[in-house]
Amino acid sequence: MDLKKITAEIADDLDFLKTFTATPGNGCTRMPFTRETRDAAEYLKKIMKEAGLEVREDCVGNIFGVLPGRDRSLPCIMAGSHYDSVYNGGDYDGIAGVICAVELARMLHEEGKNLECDFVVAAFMDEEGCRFGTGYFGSKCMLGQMTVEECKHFTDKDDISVYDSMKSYGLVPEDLVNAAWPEGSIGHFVELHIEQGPVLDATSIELGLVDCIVGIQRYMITVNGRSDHAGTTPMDMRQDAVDIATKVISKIGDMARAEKPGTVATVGYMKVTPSAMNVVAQSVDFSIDIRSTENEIIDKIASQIMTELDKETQATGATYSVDRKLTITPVQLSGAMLDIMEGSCKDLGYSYKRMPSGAGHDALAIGQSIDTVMIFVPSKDGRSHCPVEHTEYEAFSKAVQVLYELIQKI
Ligand code: HGY
Ligand code: MN
Ligand code: MN
Ligand code: MN
Repeated sequence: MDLKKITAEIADDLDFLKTFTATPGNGCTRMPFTRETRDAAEYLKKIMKEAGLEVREDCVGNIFGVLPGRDRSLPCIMAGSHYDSVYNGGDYDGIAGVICAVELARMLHEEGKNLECDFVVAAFMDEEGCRFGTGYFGSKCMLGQMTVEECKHFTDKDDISVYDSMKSYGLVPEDLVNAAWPEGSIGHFVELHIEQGPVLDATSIELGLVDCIVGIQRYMITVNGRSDHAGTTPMDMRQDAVDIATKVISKIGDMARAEKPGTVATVGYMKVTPSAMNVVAQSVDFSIDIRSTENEIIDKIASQIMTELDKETQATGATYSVDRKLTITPVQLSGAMLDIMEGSCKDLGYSYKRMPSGAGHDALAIGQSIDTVMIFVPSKDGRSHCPVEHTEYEAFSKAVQVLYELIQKI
């Protein structure tokens, strides 16, 4: 196997895809249903065709490339990841897994190999949920777990719904039911992804064999206070939405720290209205993202937060509302596929470590019902979801080698 060639092909594709960003020079910003995803989609379709795949873009923006198997009636093996990003994110999150899946197809095609079943390369739309505060949109559509109503409900910070953004992208949201694959048509899903954390880089381990992925609950909270004059309103007469929200937010970190390692809770988005220095805040919107390998812990933290919101709002007569954006349970990944990958790492002489994933992935949604596994490559200094995100291209080729054996041994 010509590792240099594989590395060069992966590098060329990722270097080109880096240009499809709304924030050149300041990370990758490739929001769903935008110019940037359109350009990336056209590039992905081009290289999939060149790799000899049957290519199609489905009715929600997912891209699939199929290398026919010897028996097309069998459940397929699917490999891929997402091609959207967060705001000012890195150049490898998601898209590297798509490109490595294309590379696997190239290798099979160039060796004239066809698997017993179809081999499908998948590029999912809107895994991040960054624009609409959701998550796993494309893969959930493929699983038949998304509704047009939800598309109308979820909106971005300009109040544009998923529904309207799909229409302006040239899609017909009502068609999304047709994005669902038939029950049982996908036999295995394999996702290569950057670790996005510090473990592999800090221990100089080459590959991560992911055995479980945390569950996630995401909420958007709105604290409804009352705007008042900042100078004349006595402190005991206020319904100050910022005062209330920050009292609750200041406790969330300790709620997570009190639980088992790997439990995290984050407030990443906050908006104050009317956001003026001399006006007591009318309202505050803030996001909550809670994760753990144990669902009971996630439920416990969510309930602790609501209790604090009850307490702080009742004390002042203010109110709050909760928009539950995402609920997805932790998933255990395929022991059989992990064992195969472990054998390959030993044969190939790559250091490896079985480990959980603190990041969600399309594998989190797909692994709820389909035999799924992930392989990680190191993230430099553990940084991700930021412009400095970096992984050496050679790391991808090592993981591709392991996956190349896996997809032929499953
Ligand atoms: O948020 C996540 O964990 C992933 O990057 N979508
Ligand atoms: Mn991400
Ligand atoms: Mn990702
Ligand atoms: Mn480098």
